[in-house]
Amino acid sequence: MAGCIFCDIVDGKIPAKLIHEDHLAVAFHDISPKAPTHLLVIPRQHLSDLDEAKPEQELLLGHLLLVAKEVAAKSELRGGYRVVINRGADGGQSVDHLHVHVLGGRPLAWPPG
Ligand code: DGP
Repeated sequence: MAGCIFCDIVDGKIPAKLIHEDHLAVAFHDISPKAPTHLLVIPRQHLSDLDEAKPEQELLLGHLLLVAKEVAAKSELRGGYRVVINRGADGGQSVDHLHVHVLGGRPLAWPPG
């Protein structure tokens, strides 16, 4: 999708510190980390947000969670971690390409602000 920062990362046009790549997904370090470890897992395919996902993309959505688990393990987040999808303005979404946050490395407060 033209003008999408995360599509540009998928295409290698914008550099990112990658931690995982496969045929469906890419994971990389967040440019503005909110925890000692803050990773983003995104589908290669452009989906603006979770609401755009269709029933036939069930396997893709499951894959994103499995990648989230893998990159958390790779990052040795033994104390635990949090997986978050922000959707829309009230959800705090700022980039319109579906992404799964993986946060860890410190105790995370609940509920979020
Ligand atoms: P959200 O607010 O849920 O839409 O999260 C978007 C995240 O994307 C935010 O934590 C900052 C991160 N981000 C934005 N632009 C870039 C970028 O160019 N590179 C990387 N690595 N992360 C980015």
